[in-house]
Amino acid sequence: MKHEEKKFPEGFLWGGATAANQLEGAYQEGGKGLNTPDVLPGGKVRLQVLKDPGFDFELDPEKYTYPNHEAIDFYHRYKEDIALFAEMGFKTFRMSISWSRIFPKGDELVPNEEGLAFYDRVFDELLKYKIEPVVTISHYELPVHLAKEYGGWRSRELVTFFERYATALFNRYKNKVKYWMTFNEINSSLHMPILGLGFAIQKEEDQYQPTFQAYHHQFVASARAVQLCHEIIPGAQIGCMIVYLPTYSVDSNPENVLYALKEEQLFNYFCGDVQVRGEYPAFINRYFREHGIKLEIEEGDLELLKENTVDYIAFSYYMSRTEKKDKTPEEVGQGNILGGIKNVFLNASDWGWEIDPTGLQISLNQLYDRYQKPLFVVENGLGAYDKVEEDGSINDDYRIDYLREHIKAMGEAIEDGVELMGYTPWGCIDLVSASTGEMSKRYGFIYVDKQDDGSGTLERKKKKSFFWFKDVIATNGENL
Ligand code: BGP
Repeated sequence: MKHEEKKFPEGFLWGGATAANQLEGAYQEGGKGLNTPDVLPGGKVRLQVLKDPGFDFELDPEKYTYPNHEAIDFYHRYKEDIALFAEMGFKTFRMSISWSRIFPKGDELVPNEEGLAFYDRVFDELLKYKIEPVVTISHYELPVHLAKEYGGWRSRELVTFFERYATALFNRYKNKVKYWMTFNEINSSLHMPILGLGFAIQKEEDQYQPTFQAYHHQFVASARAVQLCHEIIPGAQIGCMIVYLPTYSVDSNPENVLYALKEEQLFNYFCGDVQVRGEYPAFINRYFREHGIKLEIEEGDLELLKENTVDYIAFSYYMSRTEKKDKTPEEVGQGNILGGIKNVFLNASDWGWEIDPTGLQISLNQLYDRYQKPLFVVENGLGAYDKVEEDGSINDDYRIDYLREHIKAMGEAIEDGVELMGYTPWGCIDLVSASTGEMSKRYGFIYVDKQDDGSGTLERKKKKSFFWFKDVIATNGENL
């Protein structure tokens, strides 16, 4: 039998990914209200603040800097940036809409026209170059007012506000946007609810009842968005979005294997199962029992979930996770930011994220085996320190190596039979890091002259990887 070549399918969506709060800036322009990332300090305190039980969503400019306020000023420079994406040959661009540009406080009845008009301009610019927008409805943000007055997603009322927001988007952009996804990395709130659920864990118990009740509200909101999207935009596709870390047992001790499996069920599959299969998976019932969780489920919720499952599974892939049952405190978090232990077979980035391209092939196989739905890698990449040489060049061979190996892994998975829609590496243009609030953790093909202390001209420069990725796209993944 002739060996089939590993080919990326025709129409494969090559592009790049971003999020409103990490690149737009203009945090008080165009009628925009405060969004939760607007009140998150930058720099070394960011991670600390994300876990701070007393965090109260107040601005304190005396004490902190706020890098998301200006970010990379995409709000004013989107034309220049989109022209660069077009030059690279992007087929698609993943972006998010800032909820508080559309509903500044979140609980109004009427959307903010200036906010809607801004995204019209962005979509028109993308479509001018035949770049398909892929839109995340909520990427690690919600209007601060909803966090402060309603306690974020703890409140069932957010379902109504989110529905109103999603409806406004579908109605307005129905002729411009065909690909949507609901909540970015929805499962990440199991570790850090501030970003996605809009509240801090005050006490240890909060990670159980309030967190899972908030999740229930998000699942209902997401299913309503799926329903509305299908009604308002026939032919559109709407996905869920999860952060996926294939979870390995440190060895073949069955106790460790079982532990890794349980971690994987909870972290990788719980949210996906609800959104893709339309029901709470069996394993979560035991978890609920053991942690005293009793969900308040309204009449009709479970039918809504069942009838409105997503069309595709979008996920981010940065690293794998290695686990063992009895970890010493020193071992925890050695391999990644989610508490895994060090994997002796892998090297890590400067931020300790273990680099594992094979893990991407494993992830794609696992997700496809489980769900048999199209997959979309909507984030992947290497956060690294870049150096601008005297002649202005930026030789980011380390980034090219990382991406090349991950693209090869996707090719292998396609040969394994996985249905893959596209690939949008994260932070295709340098932007503010979500976890560190710094600019120096760069992912882009395009360098932005903006430094951690806020200085810089915001000038854009093409890195070596820009030209490499352009060729990858032009040859549909042949030239790596
Ligand atoms: C994902 C988020 C992004 C992004 C990326 C890289 O978790 O969806 O918003 O920032 O990770 O993470 P970081 O910026 O912390 O390096």
